[in-house]
Amino acid sequence: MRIDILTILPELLKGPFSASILKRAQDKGLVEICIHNIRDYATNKHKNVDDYQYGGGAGMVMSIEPIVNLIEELKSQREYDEVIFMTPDGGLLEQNTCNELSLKKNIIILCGHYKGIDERIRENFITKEISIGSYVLSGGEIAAAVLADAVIRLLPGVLNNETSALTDSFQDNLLSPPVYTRPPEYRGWKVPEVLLSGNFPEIEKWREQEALKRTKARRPDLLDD
Ligand code: 6GU
Repeated sequence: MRIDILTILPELLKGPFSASILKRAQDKGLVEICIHNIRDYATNKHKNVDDYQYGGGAGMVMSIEPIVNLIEELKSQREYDEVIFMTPDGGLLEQNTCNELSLKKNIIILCGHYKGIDERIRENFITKEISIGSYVLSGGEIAAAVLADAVIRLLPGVLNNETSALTDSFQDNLLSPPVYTRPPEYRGWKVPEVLLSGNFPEIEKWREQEALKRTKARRPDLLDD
């Protein structure tokens, strides 16, 4: 899989992809992440990437030209399955979208800023608009990193057996059950007996019950559909 991220703040995106699982996935050749600076595609002499909005009003708007120049250069090199715009007014990101995106070959992620992007970019180039929650971030970069992380960890070979995505919260619309490690007793706080019993059918039953209990208490909305 190849992910091209289009941003005016490339330095903000370097960190998340240079450590741990996301770094290893790239080192193993399972994903290629290419970060592009939209400013490199500005054609005016001040390299502006934004401008005042028509009709007046506070806040700048990301200009159409540099973004289209960049998208068209990428599209001339390979086919893209999606051109995603990260924006607080996009559809809420859920696990099933991540699952679907993990099956794609090439995707572009455009990070929004200021008041937004010229609507003509959305109308003519964007295939999917994604928000990561009902709150406003300073820009789409951190949201793009969230999306890329959630997708990349699903690619075959990225996780080992022990961290397998199949047992993640949300994959079966349930939160994960509680987990414990040594010692079996700490300050009088005990690990549930069943986990120490070695009775695997009982342990499995306990985990299912706890997952359901936790989901009912914290995210009853997950059980609705
Ligand atoms: Cl994708 N962008 C911004 N700026 N804010 C957000 C968001 C995205 N998702 C939630 N809040």
